[in-house]
Amino acid sequence: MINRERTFITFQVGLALAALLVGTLLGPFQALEHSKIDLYPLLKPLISNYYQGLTIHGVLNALVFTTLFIMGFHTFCTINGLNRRLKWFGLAATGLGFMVLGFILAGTTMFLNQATVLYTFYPPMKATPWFYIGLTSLIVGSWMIGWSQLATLAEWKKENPGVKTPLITMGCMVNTILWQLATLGIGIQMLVLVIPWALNLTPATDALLNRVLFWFTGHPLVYFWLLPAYVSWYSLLPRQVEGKLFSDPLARLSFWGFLIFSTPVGFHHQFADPGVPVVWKYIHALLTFLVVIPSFMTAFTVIASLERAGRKKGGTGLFGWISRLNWKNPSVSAQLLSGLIFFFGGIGGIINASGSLNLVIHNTTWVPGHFHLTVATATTLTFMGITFWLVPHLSRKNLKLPKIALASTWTWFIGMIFFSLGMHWLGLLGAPRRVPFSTASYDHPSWHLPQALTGIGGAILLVAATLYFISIFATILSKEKAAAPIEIPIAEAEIEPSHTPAWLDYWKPWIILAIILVIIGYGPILIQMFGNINAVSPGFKVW
Ligand code: HAS
Repeated sequence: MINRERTFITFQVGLALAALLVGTLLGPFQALEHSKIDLYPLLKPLISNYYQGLTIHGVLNALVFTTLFIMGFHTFCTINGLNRRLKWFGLAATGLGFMVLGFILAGTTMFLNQATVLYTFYPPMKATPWFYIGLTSLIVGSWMIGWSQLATLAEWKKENPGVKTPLITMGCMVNTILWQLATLGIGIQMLVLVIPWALNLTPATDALLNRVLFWFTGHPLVYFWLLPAYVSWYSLLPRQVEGKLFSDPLARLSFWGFLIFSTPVGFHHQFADPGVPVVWKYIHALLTFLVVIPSFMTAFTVIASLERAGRKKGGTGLFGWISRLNWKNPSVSAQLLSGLIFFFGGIGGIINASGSLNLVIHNTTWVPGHFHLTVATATTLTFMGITFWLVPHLSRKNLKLPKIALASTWTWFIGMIFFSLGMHWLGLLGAPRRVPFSTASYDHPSWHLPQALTGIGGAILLVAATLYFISIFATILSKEKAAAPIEIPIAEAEIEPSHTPAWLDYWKPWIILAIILVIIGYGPILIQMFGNINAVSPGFKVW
């Protein structure tokens, strides 16, 4: 890899890990708070209350870490998959500048306690305009980097007519397109509604319209987090377990499935919102069930790839192949454990999507329980697994303390089981999300056991994060260079991609279909809402 691109990617991954470091270390404070142990006073004057801590935790982990890491990983997979330099590098570098600015603005305003509005920043809670400008800058920067990746792909396609896009690049670029489409919602929200209102250019805002535009982006956002993990499970993991990808066509079809179905589903976050006509809730619920299908296809294809690899290495019986899967490699164990956890997170998602069941769990601790299995494990633990070869590859040093790295994957897995079990259970008992349980107002004797599990989970996760960063820092700070270049474990498919049907590499029809579905899923309701705009909410500072 050329030094210019290496530095560019290293910078993004490094910043992403810095955000994760701060964001994730605040997690145990939340978890312990949920078991009524309030350690926030220890963090004064840096962080003055539970809500400020929760905002920093959510924004740094869910918005900053993910977006920076994904942009770096996408760039890596684009240039290495296509084996060429990044086109429009100046644009990408400017984009990175915007992202850094966004990170600084959002981070500073949160630490100054001027933006304690949580990661969903629902108006009429009102933060300083610099917070919103920071988040907008982060997104605009990611668009620019995305355009540069897409230009690289377009140039490659022009020079290689009829050749299938390498899967590793295809998956990432579908995700880049998904991101460009999905962020139109939040882009309009920020530029038309929130920033003018935060700057006091408009006296009041429409709270419901804000929520609708937020969730326009908010749900495809979760697939934007998930798809790089799927890219790794499809394109890298099979090689890491000494096998091959079971089906190249199924992998491609599932990426296209995500592109077309993941955006027009946002109302499943608003089943309980008055003001959204019920017919739209039904349409989005139906589409939500369709977006589950590519995940089931992924479960089938990835597990088939793993099973064949395990059997080739002598695994017998129904499950005997599982023990043959290079569990000692921390990158492999991180991804396998992520997949196992995601199975349960995904089933929880299907429960959430069912209108009547949603009413039982909405706004309870069940929901953070769900998203710690999905984004905080399927995504984050997979990204951690990727860094176990990517950081060595970028730094040209071998992974240091691999046993510590391995231990971090297992402790993350175990910690998350305790934490999420506690949170799901508490939610079923009616405990609300986003409240400080250490205050007397939120208490019930039946909550105490699941609260204890949540706290224990948080403590184990603190150990996991510490072990992870020890191994990563030991690698970065090591003075020893690797004897040979560290390989990128790109997997081959069992049947050559040249046999994959050509329509699975036609980009335009899929993109057009995705746009049409977004127009159907959101067009009429947005026209109606913008036509009857109800800007009556002044801003409130509730902290
Ligand atoms: Fe979700 C709320 C529905 C997936 C994240 N979700 C959230 C929130 C977040 C989030 C952050 O319908 C909270 C937002 C907030 O703050 O209010 N979610 C779903 C559905 C899916 C789903 C149907 N969610 C995700 C993913 C996320 C994520 C992925 C992040 C990455 N979610 C909802 C709904 C709500 C919601 C409602 C609103 C709740 C409310 O009322 O507030 C599906 O896409 C899930 C499909 C997945 C599967 C699993 C397939 C299994 C696989 C594993 C294979 C195993 C392997 C391992 C490879 C069906 C692929 C093998 C290993 C061996 C050792 C053999």
